[in-house]
Amino acid sequence: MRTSRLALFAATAALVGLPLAAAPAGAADGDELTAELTQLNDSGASGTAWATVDGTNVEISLETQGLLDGAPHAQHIHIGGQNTCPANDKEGNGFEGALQTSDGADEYGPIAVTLTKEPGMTGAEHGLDVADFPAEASYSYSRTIEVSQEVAQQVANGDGVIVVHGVDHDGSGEYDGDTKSDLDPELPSEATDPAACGELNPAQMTMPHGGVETGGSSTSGVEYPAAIGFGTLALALGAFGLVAARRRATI
Ligand SMILES: [Cu+2]
Repeated sequence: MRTSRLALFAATAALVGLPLAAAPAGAADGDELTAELTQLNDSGASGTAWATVDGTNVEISLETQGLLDGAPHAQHIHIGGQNTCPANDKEGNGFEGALQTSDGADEYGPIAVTLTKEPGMTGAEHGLDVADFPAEASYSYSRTIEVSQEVAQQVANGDGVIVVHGVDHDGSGEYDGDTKSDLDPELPSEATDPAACGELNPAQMTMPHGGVETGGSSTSGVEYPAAIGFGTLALALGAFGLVAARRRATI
């Protein structure tokens, strides 16, 4: 039954002129990855990230909780370390042994893509464009970003690590303190110290997307007949029935 259904679908597709290669759209239209973000620096932050790589476009969605409210959270895809996150209890050169961004570079590498809100710039050199980042304790972020071929490939391969920055070590309710950022001495280290980190790994199953359903991401062949319209489908099925009957007769 399964085989004949497949054959039916193939015949239907062929009859209405659909390229068969496009049928299993979900398999071909992008590498999907997910990351579970866990706290660094005892920040209490966590989150989930989803990424889809389609050519040189990376669609990235991020949901976070537990961050400092009312302060910008720089967020990036880091690439080029060991594709891992440091342990939450790893000590660094910051406030009372806090982990600064560079203290985790062996694990997650340097900034590769900056996850600003539109229309912010997304290159590594814009990693601290603080006005362009989400600034809530919990937020949902989604953006499709054009990256280089190399970066697209690395993300698709699972070499990317999501890092969200900004930790209120002293609980003052804002970024302050005498320790300066290792990335920009104009900023307090609290503004750039990593708060949450997650490794982007290939997704095991289809993930929920926050965005609009496009109908192009399903592996189900049912969408094709639906798009064609029932009249055309009935016509196609009728024609297939004739072909099948003739074939059966000749065997
Ligand atoms: Cu970063």
